[in-house]
Amino acid sequence: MDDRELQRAAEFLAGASSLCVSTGAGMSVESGLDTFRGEDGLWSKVKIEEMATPEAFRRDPVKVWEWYRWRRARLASVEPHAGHRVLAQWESRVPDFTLVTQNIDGLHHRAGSRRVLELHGRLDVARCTYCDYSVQTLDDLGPEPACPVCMKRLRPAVVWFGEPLPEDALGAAFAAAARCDVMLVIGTSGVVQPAASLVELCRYNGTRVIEINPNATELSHLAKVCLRGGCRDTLVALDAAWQSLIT
Ligand code: BV8
Repeated sequence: MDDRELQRAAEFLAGASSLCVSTGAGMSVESGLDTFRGEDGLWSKVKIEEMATPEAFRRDPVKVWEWYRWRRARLASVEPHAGHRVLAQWESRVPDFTLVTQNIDGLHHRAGSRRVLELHGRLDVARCTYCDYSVQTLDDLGPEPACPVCMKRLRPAVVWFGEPLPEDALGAAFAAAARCDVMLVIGTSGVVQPAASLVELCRYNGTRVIEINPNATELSHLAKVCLRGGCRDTLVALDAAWQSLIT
Protein backbone atom coordinates (compact mmCIF):
# COMPACT_ATOMS: atom_id res chain seq x y z
CA MET A 1 0.00 0.00 0.00
CA ASP A 2 1.35 3.43 -0.99
CA ASP A 3 2.10 5.52 2.14
CA ARG A 4 1.58 8.80 0.30
CA GLU A 5 -1.88 7.70 -0.82
CA LEU A 6 -2.66 6.55 2.72
CA GLN A 7 -1.61 9.99 4.04
CA ARG A 8 -3.79 11.74 1.44
CA ALA A 9 -6.77 9.61 2.42
CA ALA A 10 -6.14 10.38 6.11
CA GLU A 11 -6.09 14.13 5.32
CA PHE A 12 -9.44 13.81 3.51
CA LEU A 13 -10.91 12.05 6.56
CA ALA A 14 -9.44 14.56 9.03
CA GLY A 15 -11.10 17.39 7.09
CA ALA A 16 -14.47 15.66 6.71
CA SER A 17 -17.58 17.01 8.43
CA SER A 18 -19.82 14.44 6.72
CA LEU A 19 -18.44 10.95 6.00
CA CYS A 20 -20.32 8.17 4.18
CA VAL A 21 -18.81 4.66 4.19
CA SER A 22 -20.15 2.04 1.77
CA THR A 23 -19.14 -1.61 2.20
CA GLY A 24 -19.51 -4.76 0.11
CA ALA A 25 -18.60 -8.41 0.41
CA GLY A 26 -14.85 -7.68 0.42
CA MET A 27 -15.35 -6.16 3.88
CA SER A 28 -16.07 -9.65 5.25
CA VAL A 29 -13.40 -11.67 3.41
CA GLU A 30 -10.94 -11.38 6.31
CA SER A 31 -13.65 -12.68 8.62
CA GLY A 32 -13.74 -15.82 6.48
CA LEU A 33 -16.79 -15.18 4.26
CA ASP A 34 -16.79 -15.44 0.46
CA THR A 35 -17.20 -12.66 -2.05
CA PHE A 36 -19.65 -13.06 -4.93
CA ARG A 37 -17.53 -12.33 -7.98
CA GLY A 38 -13.96 -13.17 -8.79
CA GLU A 39 -12.16 -16.52 -8.73
CA ASP A 40 -13.69 -18.35 -5.75
CA GLY A 41 -16.77 -16.15 -5.50
CA LEU A 42 -20.18 -17.55 -4.68
CA TRP A 43 -21.41 -16.88 -8.21
CA SER A 44 -18.61 -19.07 -9.58
CA LYS A 45 -20.27 -22.03 -7.84
CA VAL A 46 -23.98 -21.33 -8.23
CA LYS A 47 -25.97 -19.21 -10.68
CA ILE A 48 -27.73 -16.05 -9.41
CA GLU A 49 -30.89 -16.99 -11.31
CA GLU A 50 -30.96 -20.41 -9.63
CA MET A 51 -30.43 -19.20 -6.08
CA ALA A 52 -30.95 -15.48 -5.50
CA THR A 53 -34.23 -14.54 -7.20
CA PRO A 54 -37.89 -14.90 -6.12
CA GLU A 55 -38.49 -17.03 -9.22
CA ALA A 56 -35.75 -19.45 -8.12
CA PHE A 57 -37.40 -19.77 -4.71
CA ARG A 58 -40.82 -20.34 -6.26
CA ARG A 59 -39.32 -22.97 -8.59
CA ASP A 60 -37.39 -24.89 -5.91
CA PRO A 61 -37.77 -23.49 -2.36
CA VAL A 62 -36.02 -26.47 -0.76
CA LYS A 63 -32.89 -26.08 -2.92
CA VAL A 64 -32.72 -22.31 -2.42
CA TRP A 65 -33.31 -22.58 1.33
CA GLU A 66 -30.57 -25.27 1.55
CA TRP A 67 -28.07 -22.85 0.01
CA TYR A 68 -28.98 -20.13 2.56
CA ARG A 69 -28.97 -22.73 5.36
CA TRP A 70 -25.33 -23.50 4.38
CA ARG A 71 -24.44 -19.77 4.34
CA ARG A 72 -26.17 -19.25 7.70
CA ALA A 73 -24.14 -22.09 9.25
CA ARG A 74 -20.93 -20.51 7.95
CA LEU A 75 -21.93 -17.10 9.29
CA ALA A 76 -22.51 -18.63 12.75
CA SER A 77 -18.80 -19.54 12.92
CA VAL A 78 -17.20 -16.19 11.94
CA GLU A 79 -16.39 -12.99 13.83
CA PRO A 80 -15.99 -9.33 12.84
CA HIS A 81 -12.35 -8.27 12.29
CA ALA A 82 -10.32 -5.21 13.33
CA GLY A 83 -11.52 -3.28 10.25
CA HIS A 84 -15.17 -3.65 11.32
CA ARG A 85 -14.19 -2.35 14.78
CA VAL A 86 -12.39 0.67 13.30
CA LEU A 87 -15.54 1.68 11.42
CA ALA A 88 -17.57 1.31 14.63
CA GLN A 89 -15.18 3.72 16.41
CA TRP A 90 -15.44 6.28 13.58
CA GLU A 91 -19.18 6.76 14.26
CA SER A 92 -18.31 9.14 17.12
CA ARG A 93 -15.30 10.79 15.42
CA VAL A 94 -17.23 12.61 12.68
CA PRO A 95 -20.25 14.88 13.30
CA ASP A 96 -22.17 13.25 10.44
CA PHE A 97 -21.23 9.60 9.88
CA THR A 98 -23.23 7.06 7.84
CA LEU A 99 -22.35 3.41 7.24
CA VAL A 100 -24.16 1.80 4.29
CA THR A 101 -23.67 -1.89 3.60
CA GLN A 102 -24.68 -4.31 0.87
CA ASN A 103 -23.65 -7.12 3.18
CA ILE A 104 -26.22 -9.36 4.83
CA ASP A 105 -23.88 -10.83 7.48
CA GLY A 106 -24.58 -8.39 10.33
CA LEU A 107 -20.84 -8.15 11.12
CA HIS A 108 -20.90 -4.34 11.36
CA HIS A 109 -23.53 -4.57 14.12
CA ARG A 110 -21.57 -7.29 15.92
CA ALA A 111 -18.46 -5.06 15.80
CA GLY A 112 -20.35 -2.27 17.58
CA SER A 113 -21.63 -0.09 14.72
CA ARG A 114 -25.01 1.30 15.73
CA ARG A 115 -26.13 3.29 12.71
CA VAL A 116 -25.94 0.85 9.79
CA LEU A 117 -28.07 1.13 6.65
CA GLU A 118 -28.49 -2.45 5.40
CA LEU A 119 -29.54 -2.35 1.76
CA HIS A 120 -29.87 -6.10 1.08
CA GLY A 121 -31.36 -7.46 4.32
CA ARG A 122 -29.95 -9.92 6.85
CA LEU A 123 -28.94 -13.57 6.50
CA ASP A 124 -29.57 -14.22 10.22
CA VAL A 125 -33.26 -13.33 9.84
CA ALA A 126 -35.87 -15.66 8.34
CA ARG A 127 -39.33 -14.36 7.50
CA CYS A 128 -42.68 -15.84 6.53
CA THR A 129 -43.62 -15.80 2.83
CA TYR A 130 -47.21 -15.04 3.84
CA CYS A 131 -47.68 -13.25 7.19
CA ASP A 132 -45.42 -10.75 8.95
CA TYR A 133 -43.71 -13.28 11.21
CA SER A 134 -39.90 -13.17 11.29
CA VAL A 135 -37.20 -14.59 13.55
CA GLN A 136 -33.60 -13.47 14.07
CA THR A 137 -31.43 -16.50 14.78
CA LEU A 138 -28.56 -18.45 13.24
CA ASP A 139 -29.86 -21.69 14.77
CA ASP A 140 -30.43 -24.37 12.16
CA LEU A 141 -34.12 -24.06 11.19
CA GLY A 142 -34.03 -27.36 9.29
CA PRO A 143 -34.52 -28.18 5.59
CA GLU A 144 -38.03 -26.78 5.14
CA PRO A 145 -38.84 -24.30 7.96
CA ALA A 146 -42.52 -23.39 8.32
CA CYS A 147 -43.99 -20.29 9.94
CA PRO A 148 -45.14 -21.15 13.51
CA VAL A 149 -48.07 -18.72 13.06
CA CYS A 150 -49.55 -19.61 9.66
CA MET A 151 -47.54 -22.72 8.67
CA LYS A 152 -46.45 -21.20 5.32
CA ARG A 153 -42.79 -21.46 4.21
CA LEU A 154 -40.06 -19.26 5.72
CA ARG A 155 -37.51 -17.53 3.45
CA PRO A 156 -34.29 -15.65 4.13
CA ALA A 157 -34.96 -11.96 4.92
CA VAL A 158 -32.63 -10.81 2.14
CA VAL A 159 -33.25 -8.77 -1.02
CA TRP A 160 -33.10 -11.05 -4.07
CA PHE A 161 -32.31 -9.83 -7.57
CA GLY A 162 -35.47 -8.31 -9.02
CA GLU A 163 -36.77 -7.37 -5.54
CA PRO A 164 -36.91 -3.76 -4.35
CA LEU A 165 -34.52 -2.57 -1.65
CA PRO A 166 -35.94 -1.37 1.72
CA GLU A 167 -37.17 2.15 0.96
CA ASP A 168 -36.12 3.77 4.25
CA ALA A 169 -32.57 2.40 4.13
CA LEU A 170 -32.14 3.25 0.45
CA GLY A 171 -33.53 6.76 0.87
CA ALA A 172 -31.26 7.45 3.85
CA ALA A 173 -28.27 6.04 1.94
CA PHE A 174 -28.87 8.31 -1.05
CA ALA A 175 -29.32 11.31 1.27
CA ALA A 176 -26.03 10.51 3.03
CA ALA A 177 -24.21 10.04 -0.28
CA ALA A 178 -25.61 13.34 -1.58
CA ARG A 179 -24.51 15.38 1.48
CA CYS A 180 -21.19 13.79 2.40
CA ASP A 181 -17.91 15.52 1.63
CA VAL A 182 -15.94 12.27 1.82
CA MET A 183 -17.13 8.84 0.61
CA LEU A 184 -15.13 5.72 1.56
CA VAL A 185 -15.97 2.69 -0.62
CA ILE A 186 -14.73 -0.63 0.73
CA GLY A 187 -14.73 -4.12 -0.78
CA THR A 188 -17.32 -3.80 -3.52
CA SER A 189 -17.01 -4.50 -7.24
CA GLY A 190 -19.55 -1.75 -7.94
CA VAL A 191 -21.62 -4.03 -10.17
CA VAL A 192 -24.93 -4.32 -8.29
CA GLN A 193 -27.52 -1.57 -8.57
CA PRO A 194 -28.86 0.58 -7.07
CA ALA A 195 -26.11 0.32 -4.37
CA ALA A 196 -23.33 1.11 -6.83
CA SER A 197 -25.00 4.35 -7.92
CA LEU A 198 -24.46 5.84 -4.45
CA VAL A 199 -20.87 6.47 -5.45
CA GLU A 200 -21.90 7.77 -8.89
CA LEU A 201 -23.67 10.60 -7.01
CA CYS A 202 -20.26 11.82 -5.84
CA ARG A 203 -19.33 12.66 -9.43
CA TYR A 204 -21.67 15.63 -9.31
CA ASN A 205 -21.16 17.13 -5.86
CA GLY A 206 -17.39 17.38 -5.47
CA THR A 207 -17.27 14.66 -2.86
CA ARG A 208 -13.80 13.15 -2.45
CA VAL A 209 -13.99 9.38 -2.91
CA ILE A 210 -11.52 6.94 -1.35
CA GLU A 211 -11.59 3.29 -2.46
CA ILE A 212 -10.18 0.40 -0.41
CA ASN A 213 -9.90 -2.70 -2.59
CA PRO A 214 -6.99 -4.94 -3.61
CA ASN A 215 -8.35 -4.76 -7.18
CA ALA A 216 -9.56 -2.06 -9.54
CA THR A 217 -13.35 -1.94 -9.84
CA GLU A 218 -16.20 -0.31 -11.80
CA LEU A 219 -15.99 2.53 -9.27
CA SER A 220 -12.21 3.14 -9.26
CA HIS A 221 -12.45 5.92 -11.85
CA LEU A 222 -14.53 7.95 -9.40
CA ALA A 223 -11.96 7.72 -6.61
CA LYS A 224 -9.41 10.44 -5.84
CA VAL A 225 -7.44 7.90 -3.78
CA CYS A 226 -7.31 4.11 -4.34
CA LEU A 227 -5.77 2.12 -1.47
CA ARG A 228 -4.86 -1.22 -3.03
CA GLY A 229 -4.88 -3.63 -0.11
CA GLY A 230 -7.05 -5.79 2.15
CA CYS A 231 -9.53 -3.73 4.14
CA ARG A 232 -8.64 -5.04 7.62
CA ASP A 233 -5.00 -3.89 7.63
CA THR A 234 -5.74 -0.84 5.46
CA LEU A 235 -8.44 0.42 7.83
CA VAL A 236 -6.17 -0.08 10.84
CA ALA A 237 -3.36 1.85 9.10
CA LEU A 238 -5.76 4.57 7.89
CA ASP A 239 -7.17 4.98 11.40
CA ALA A 240 -3.65 5.41 12.83
CA ALA A 241 -2.72 7.97 10.13
CA TRP A 242 -5.98 9.88 10.78
CA GLN A 243 -5.43 9.86 14.56
CA SER A 244 -1.87 11.17 14.13
CA LEU A 245 -3.30 14.19 12.27
CA ILE A 246 -5.83 15.07 14.95
CA THR A 247 -3.82 14.47 18.14
C1 BV8 B 1 -33.71 -3.95 -7.95
C2 BV8 B 1 -28.60 -10.50 -1.16
C3 BV8 B 1 -35.76 -3.02 -8.72
C4 BV8 B 1 -28.83 -11.91 -1.66
C5 BV8 B 1 -27.83 -9.23 -3.11
C6 BV8 B 1 -28.89 -4.45 -15.65
C7 BV8 B 1 -28.17 -3.30 -15.40
C8 BV8 B 1 -28.19 -2.69 -14.16
C9 BV8 B 1 -28.94 -3.23 -13.12
C10 BV8 B 1 -29.65 -4.37 -13.38
C11 BV8 B 1 -29.65 -4.98 -14.63
N1 BV8 B 1 -30.45 -6.07 -14.56
C12 BV8 B 1 -30.96 -6.17 -13.32
C13 BV8 B 1 -30.48 -5.14 -12.61
C14 BV8 B 1 -30.77 -4.81 -11.25
C15 BV8 B 1 -30.05 -5.79 -10.33
C16 BV8 B 1 -28.56 -5.77 -10.55
O1 BV8 B 1 -27.89 -4.86 -10.11
N2 BV8 B 1 -28.05 -6.82 -11.21
C17 BV8 B 1 -26.61 -6.86 -11.46
C18 BV8 B 1 -26.14 -8.32 -11.39
C19 BV8 B 1 -26.33 -6.23 -12.82
N3 BV8 B 1 -30.37 -5.30 -9.01
C20 BV8 B 1 -31.46 -5.76 -8.40
O2 BV8 B 1 -32.18 -6.64 -8.83
C21 BV8 B 1 -31.79 -5.09 -7.07
N4 BV8 B 1 -33.19 -4.79 -7.06
O3 BV8 B 1 -33.06 -3.36 -8.78
O4 BV8 B 1 -35.07 -3.87 -7.83
C22 BV8 B 1 -37.19 -3.09 -8.35
C23 BV8 B 1 -37.84 -1.92 -7.94
C24 BV8 B 1 -39.19 -1.98 -7.64
C25 BV8 B 1 -39.88 -3.20 -7.71
C26 BV8 B 1 -39.21 -4.36 -8.10
C27 BV8 B 1 -37.86 -4.32 -8.42
C28 BV8 B 1 -31.50 -6.03 -5.93
C29 BV8 B 1 -30.00 -6.19 -5.78
C30 BV8 B 1 -29.70 -6.94 -4.48
C31 BV8 B 1 -29.43 -8.39 -4.77
N5 BV8 B 1 -29.05 -9.08 -3.54
N6 BV8 B 1 -27.55 -9.87 -1.96
C32 BV8 B 1 -27.68 -12.81 -1.31
O5 BV8 B 1 -26.63 -12.34 -0.84
O6 BV8 B 1 -27.86 -14.03 -1.48
S1 BV8 B 1 -26.59 -8.54 -4.02
C33 BV8 B 1 -25.09 -9.26 -3.69
O7 BV8 B 1 -24.15 -8.57 -4.53
C34 BV8 B 1 -24.56 -9.06 -2.30
O8 BV8 B 1 -25.42 -8.37 -1.44
C35 BV8 B 1 -23.32 -8.22 -2.55
O9 BV8 B 1 -23.02 -7.34 -1.54
C36 BV8 B 1 -23.71 -7.49 -3.75
C37 BV8 B 1 -22.66 -6.73 -4.47
O10 BV8 B 1 -21.51 -7.49 -4.55
P1 BV8 B 1 -20.19 -6.91 -3.83
O11 BV8 B 1 -20.50 -6.65 -2.42
O12 BV8 B 1 -19.65 -5.81 -4.64
O13 BV8 B 1 -19.30 -8.20 -3.87
P2 BV8 B 1 -18.41 -8.72 -5.09
O14 BV8 B 1 -18.09 -10.15 -4.82
O15 BV8 B 1 -19.03 -8.33 -6.39
O16 BV8 B 1 -17.08 -7.85 -4.95
C38 BV8 B 1 -16.26 -8.04 -3.80
C39 BV8 B 1 -15.14 -7.03 -3.89
O17 BV8 B 1 -14.32 -7.19 -2.73
C40 BV8 B 1 -14.22 -7.19 -5.09
O18 BV8 B 1 -14.05 -5.94 -5.73
C41 BV8 B 1 -12.89 -7.65 -4.47
O19 BV8 B 1 -11.79 -7.14 -5.18
C42 BV8 B 1 -12.97 -7.05 -3.12
N7 BV8 B 1 -12.15 -7.71 -2.08
C43 BV8 B 1 -11.75 -9.00 -2.02
N8 BV8 B 1 -11.03 -9.19 -0.90
C44 BV8 B 1 -11.00 -8.01 -0.25
C45 BV8 B 1 -11.71 -7.06 -1.00
N9 BV8 B 1 -11.85 -5.78 -0.62
C46 BV8 B 1 -11.27 -5.42 0.54
N10 BV8 B 1 -10.57 -6.27 1.33
C47 BV8 B 1 -10.41 -7.56 0.97
N11 BV8 B 1 -9.71 -8.40 1.75
